[in-house]
Amino acid sequence: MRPLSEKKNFYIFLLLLVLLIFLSFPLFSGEQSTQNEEIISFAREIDLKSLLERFPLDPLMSDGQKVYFLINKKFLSSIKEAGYNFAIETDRFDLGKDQSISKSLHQQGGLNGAYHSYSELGSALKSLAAAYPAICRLYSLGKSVENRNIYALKISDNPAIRENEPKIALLGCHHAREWISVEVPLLIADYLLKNYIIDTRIRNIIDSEEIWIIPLVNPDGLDYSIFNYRLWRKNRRLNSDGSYGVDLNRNYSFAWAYDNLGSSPEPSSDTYRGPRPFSEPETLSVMNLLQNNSFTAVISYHSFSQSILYPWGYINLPTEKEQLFQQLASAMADLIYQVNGRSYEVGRASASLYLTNGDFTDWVYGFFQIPAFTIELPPVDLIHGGFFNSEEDIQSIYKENLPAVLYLMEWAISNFTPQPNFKPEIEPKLEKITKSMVKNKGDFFKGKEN
Ligand code: 0X9
Ligand code: CA
Ligand code: ZN
Repeated sequence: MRPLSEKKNFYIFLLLLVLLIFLSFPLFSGEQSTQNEEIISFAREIDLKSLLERFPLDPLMSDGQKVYFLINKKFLSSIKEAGYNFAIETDRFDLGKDQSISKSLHQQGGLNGAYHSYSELGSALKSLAAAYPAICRLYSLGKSVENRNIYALKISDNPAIRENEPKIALLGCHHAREWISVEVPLLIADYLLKNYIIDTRIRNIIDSEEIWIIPLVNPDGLDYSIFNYRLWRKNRRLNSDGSYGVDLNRNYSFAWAYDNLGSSPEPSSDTYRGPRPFSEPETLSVMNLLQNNSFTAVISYHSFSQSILYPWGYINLPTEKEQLFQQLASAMADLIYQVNGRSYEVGRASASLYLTNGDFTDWVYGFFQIPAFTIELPPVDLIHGGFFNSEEDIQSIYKENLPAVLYLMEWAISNFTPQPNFKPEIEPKLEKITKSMVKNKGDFFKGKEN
């Protein structure tokens, strides 16, 4: 018989082993997905229009022979009963399992290749803030559901002071799977900062304007899309019915829940609007920034479809400023076209895409009456890759968008009327982030800052 102490040690060892396995499991395998959705494919020849009219299919992409959609499982039987042939492809798209797919998406250096995860974006922004302290400052607008920062890089002369200057905000990644929409505003920030000294046009913009860059409104969703499920769209709220996610671009308060076409009351839906306006900390953080500063124009980057959209989105009617918005959007589309010859369609959001209620741009226009654009970045359609842009495309997409955003920045400067009785003050109520706030490796998946 073994001595008691040895036996005790053995049990402690066993306990520790079990604990270790238990604790490390989510780190290595990712949270097991509890998806209500399947990815299904149809033959390319299918009558897409009638299919989309009948079922709430969420288009993803297309390859040589097939078109792919995301669909709630509960509709599968009715699609079959309606006589449509489809194949379930969900397993093929689990990037965590099938490395061949990630290879075919030109990915290198980990699952997200040249794209930025939350922590990679944090490092990039902290480096920029440390390299250009005289003309930018990094803030956190608030925390996500899973406690990640909503980063905001403010670029301006005297960046610590709120001055009587026009302000423009560029937002990216309301939707997790739209990775390119993080890169474009980040690269724009990088360009502005690098060229301040050498380019008088850029210096003039930075000296006379406050530019707020929020590349990642949905940090939890983005990391979930990278590490667990590539096609995730919403944030990572645990809903009352056990499903996950609120569509952040349906959670703003203007015309929220106006109808069930432009957003869904169903928590499991990909366009779930949330239990009430601004129920999500991510949209609330954005709201606070816009309410505490008076902005002159905003752009919210999404993908895909190559379009520049302006309100209204909740109803197919013009706003009072439709003419101005149409002019600005057309001017931007022309500038974009000149770079790589890619056409971005211009139009009222509700007319050129589909109805949405509770979206960011309707809220911005509805409350502040300023130009608010949704720019849907490439590709143009599913056949050209849907939500997947290869890493090699990041630069060209950013470059074609640069002249357009500079144009809007200069428009904001020339259309600015200084506020009377304005008192410059230290940028209030926001948490300043510095490079010394380095995360340790173990927190990588949890999104904690330090
Ligand atoms: O549905 C959305 O939120 C946006 N499209 S996406 O494919 N990126 O999800 C479009 C928002 C544009 N605004 C309106 N149509 N109101
Ligand atoms: Ca300034
Ligand atoms: Zn989007």
